[in-house]
Amino acid sequence: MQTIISKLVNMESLGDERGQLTVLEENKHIPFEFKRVFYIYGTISGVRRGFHAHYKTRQALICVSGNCKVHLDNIGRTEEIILESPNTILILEPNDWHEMYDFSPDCVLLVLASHLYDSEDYIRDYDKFVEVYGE
Ligand code: T46
Repeated sequence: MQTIISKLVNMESLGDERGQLTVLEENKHIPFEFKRVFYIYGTISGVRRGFHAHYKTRQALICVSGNCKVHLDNIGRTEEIILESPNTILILEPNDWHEMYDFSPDCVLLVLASHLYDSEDYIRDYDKFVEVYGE
């Protein structure tokens, strides 16, 4: 059986007669402090994004609208995740090689990141990823 490598957190929706609300607090629902927020939207059909791991950045991915899929790779162990609820959080550790794909036209993928943007924190070469994180 394949080892599960993803960390999915299911959040409670604080709904009432007016609609829904979901809250994310650092070090509580999100297991780190976040310094940066970005969101991916308007992704063209058939486009695949990501193709990298990180040296230090931890991230939380939430599909706040629509849906998309995430391919995870921990060197030899792979997993496909479907994000389709604003109450599901996917925690990515630095050593999670990830690719996002099959974005629905209305997909808004919200990302909370533990560090400010630094292009040097990216491992975009798969062989380098194996060299850094392999056994
Ligand atoms: C990740 C996945 C989930 C910035 O200038 N600042 C930023 O904070 C970010 C995130 C991006 N950029 C620039 C760098 C590129 O010129 O925006 C452009 C698109 O970024 P990128 O090609 O890295 O996008 P994705 O979708 O491949 O990856 C992004 C994040 O970069 C990455 O950390 O894990 O989303």
